[in-house]
Amino acid sequence: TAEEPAAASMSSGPDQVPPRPEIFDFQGVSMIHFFTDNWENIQNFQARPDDILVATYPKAGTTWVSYILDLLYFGQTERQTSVPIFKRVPFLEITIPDFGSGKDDADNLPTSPRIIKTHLPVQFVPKSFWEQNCRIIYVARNAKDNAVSYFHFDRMNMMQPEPGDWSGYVHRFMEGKLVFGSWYDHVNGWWKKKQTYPKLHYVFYEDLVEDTGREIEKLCCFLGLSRSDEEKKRIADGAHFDNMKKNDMVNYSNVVVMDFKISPFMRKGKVGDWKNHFTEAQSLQFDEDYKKKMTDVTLQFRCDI
Ligand code: PPS
Repeated sequence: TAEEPAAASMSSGPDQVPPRPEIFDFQGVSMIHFFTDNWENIQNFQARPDDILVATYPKAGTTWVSYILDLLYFGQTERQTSVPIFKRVPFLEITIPDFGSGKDDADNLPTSPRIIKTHLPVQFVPKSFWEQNCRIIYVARNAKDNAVSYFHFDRMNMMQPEPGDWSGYVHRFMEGKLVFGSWYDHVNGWWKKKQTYPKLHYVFYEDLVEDTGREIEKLCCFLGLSRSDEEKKRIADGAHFDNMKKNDMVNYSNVVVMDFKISPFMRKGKVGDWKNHFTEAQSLQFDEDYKKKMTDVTLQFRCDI
């Protein structure tokens, strides 16, 4: 029905899977039509002051942080076993022809606060989020692991452009020719925003892997939440990779456009898997290029922990 959320409806049958989209330049950022078709409505999205926006470059830990936030606010209620995460935390800019849009799903969210996901670079965020002074959590992941994760995602997700082989993919990553554009511009753009917008909490995927409990503590602090140690530990356990991988409400297993035989959504969940993908030459070339693009020394990523 029209009310059904975009991604949930996609579990209705393989004949519903549209052809893979082509990438194009959209206001200086590489995009696909699924994320630009509803542009005016997205830009006019009406945020509420208590909305929480989870912003990331794709594959940086969006689902992990979305799930942690959902547990922090709404706990282990019945919806945890009946409502998939992409319905609890709508993906603002997605629109799938005939199936609806993330923007409508966000409008119709019954929860308070509403937790909303976006992959938009900072300059594309609907202005009402800034006007309403919403809390925003940005999650960033080191470039090499991010590229590897995105590569496998593009292989298995038929709504993403064809990734081609790994060596071509790394070059397109460096050129910013993947959906949602340049990783370098994305992480830098949001990092810069933090200097002028205090209600932005910048989280690193590597920190989450290193000590999830500590990062949950920081999230609580940022959000003004107080939760018992027991509760926080329960949340960290529930959101552990092994548990999320088994949990059909957060592992995307019921989305038909994703072919888990090619690669699962919850793939490895590690820091440093890039070493299994980059050749030494690719790694050297990547590092050289990285130095040129990442000139702000205050933004440091860890490719190892
Ligand atoms: S998406 O499609 O952009 O929303 O994907 P996103 O959720 O941002 O990123 C998916 C990657 O995050 C990993 N992941 C986790 N890692 C560690 N612990 C937990 N709990 C966890 N949950 C998700 C997921 O496995 C993807 O990374 P890779 O490296 O591909 O495994």
